[in-house]
Amino acid sequence: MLSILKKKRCCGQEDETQSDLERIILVGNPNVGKSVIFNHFSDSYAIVSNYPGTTVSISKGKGRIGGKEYEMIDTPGMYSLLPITEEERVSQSYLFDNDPFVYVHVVDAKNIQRMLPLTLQLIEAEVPLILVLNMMDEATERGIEINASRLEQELGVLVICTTSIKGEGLDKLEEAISKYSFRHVDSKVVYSRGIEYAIESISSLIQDEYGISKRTLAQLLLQNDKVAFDTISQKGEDVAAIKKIIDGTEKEYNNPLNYVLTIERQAFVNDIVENVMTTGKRDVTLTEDVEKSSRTSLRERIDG
Ligand SMILES: Nc1nc2c(ncn2[C@@H]2O[C@H](COP(=O)(O)OP(=O)(O)O)[C@@H](O)[C@H]2O)c(=O)[nH]1
Ligand SMILES: [Mg+2]
Repeated sequence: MLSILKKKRCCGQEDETQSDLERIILVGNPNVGKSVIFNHFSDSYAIVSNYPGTTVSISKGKGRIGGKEYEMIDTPGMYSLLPITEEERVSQSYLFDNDPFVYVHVVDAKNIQRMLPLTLQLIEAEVPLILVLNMMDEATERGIEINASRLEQELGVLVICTTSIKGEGLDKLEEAISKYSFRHVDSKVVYSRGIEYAIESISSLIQDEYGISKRTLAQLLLQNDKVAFDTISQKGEDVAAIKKIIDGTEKEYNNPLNYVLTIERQAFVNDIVENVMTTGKRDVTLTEDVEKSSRTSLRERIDG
């Protein structure tokens, strides 16, 4: 159902009124179809406002799913849980501060190799999660086939295939959300010994509870994320002891820990992708090359 009554409150700050409804939060890279999915489900009203202290806009609306009303939130694009841009920082803060019913991670089915690292990070964060492989039309056009049930087994989270602009698969997403209940999923990534040791040591020092797992928080600290440090400082954690572990780990590795974590995580993604994806018979690059060369030879013939 497309939204008909969009109330746009732009240029203002985030509306602070808290809704009592359970929240569904859409996350993922930019340009994967999050807003198309948001517009499909949020039907009664939607507001666009700036996240406090930023120029980043967030859309919120109410959506009826499986007969129940939820608050839907469309976050700005993010590539990783470790933020670089202001948009990513806002998306990260949603993860820190929220306890939603479910996160819907939307990815571009043509590019799962690039998108699954965030899925693995969300799994490590131990948040409630459904994965949506959107843009299935374009993936199919390129001869990409994804074994969604195998991917579901590999990840331990629900996987729904959609072509959101045509409304395809959104009924399945609606059903998945309405039947969703949180179940703990073990991390799919095991990092090298020094990193795992650091994650374990930092996690055991963290006393308080956060919106994300201690394992994820430890990784953000290892990568010197400012918000993660501010958050644990405010809660009175033993920052000095944590910094000591980080210093020691940094000395063990030749590369920045952010780089090490990214590379090691990608290796797990590559293995998963190899097991679930085939690029089929129709080789796009080849087809494009053939088309290009035939156009060139036609041009040559015309030009004489
Ligand atoms: N071919 C195709 N295009 C899509 C699909 N879903 C979204 N799009 C298009 O992808 C672009 C980005 O969509 P949008 O919802 O704005 O992405 P967002 O940045 O993740 O919110 C838009 O031009 C959409 O029309 C899909 O399933 N198939
Ligand atoms: Mg959007």
